[in-house]
Amino acid sequence: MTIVVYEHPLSPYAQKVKIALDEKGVAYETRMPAAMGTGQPDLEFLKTNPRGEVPALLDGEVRLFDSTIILEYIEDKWPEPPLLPRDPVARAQARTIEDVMDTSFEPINWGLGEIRWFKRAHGEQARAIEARASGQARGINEWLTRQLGGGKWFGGETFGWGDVCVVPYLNGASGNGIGPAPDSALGRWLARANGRPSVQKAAKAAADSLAGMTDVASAVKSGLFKREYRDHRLEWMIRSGGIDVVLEGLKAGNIRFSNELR
Ligand SMILES: N[C@@H](CCC(=O)N[C@@H](CS)C(=O)NCC(=O)O)C(=O)O
Repeated sequence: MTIVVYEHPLSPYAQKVKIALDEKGVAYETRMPAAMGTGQPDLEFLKTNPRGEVPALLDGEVRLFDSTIILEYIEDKWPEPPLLPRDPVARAQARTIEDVMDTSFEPINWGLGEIRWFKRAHGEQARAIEARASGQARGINEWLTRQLGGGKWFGGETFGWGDVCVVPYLNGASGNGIGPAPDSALGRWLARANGRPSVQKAAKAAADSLAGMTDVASAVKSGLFKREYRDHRLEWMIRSGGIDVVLEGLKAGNIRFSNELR
């Protein structure tokens, strides 16, 4: 039975899912929802995720959404090799790392994208928002360094859940110029993680996708893209100095909130 991952190569949430499947040697096919990012419903895709977000997983009749839920399903259905450690405390720590990355780190990379790719702010304001982003990333990198301690991987001796959940974000951060210093403990961990074929595959797909991205700012202006300012992303933009970015985008109709489920 074919397993389908609805995804976008640049989505760190989708990368988590693809890396986990590849680590476990589970074959899957990827599919990109039609008109991704435009807010236009792809009705087939919405059957799998009514929120209209990637990743979503189709496994026969099973339809799942949200990267955390999908990761749990993958671990339950294909337990070998395990990504979650056995020890209850270590499991809790791995899940905490995932939550911090998904909710606190992701908006930083995403917000920089809003400024640099989608040109939501300019001049002084753009520089101030970028400075906030790099300070926030530094803070989380320090927190991550403490979680790593002297370990090889976040869960200890073997590559696991924490590593899967950190690497897409730190690769994104490095691309944004706010990654860890290469000669730091976290920078060395990142190089190790990028040595894994599962990570290389996801990172290459992301780089290829980025290389094909041209003039997305005018696509936003023309109303083609309608960016989703959901939960942590909305908070991030407001907290980091972009409340008028939100108000202008809402007025121009190129910002939207998450789907209401029906
Ligand atoms: N909590 C969700 C978040 C997923 C998410 O926000 N995905 C973004 C891409 S990174 C998305 O599909 N946004 C919809 C859009 O841009 O149209 C998860 O963990 O899977």
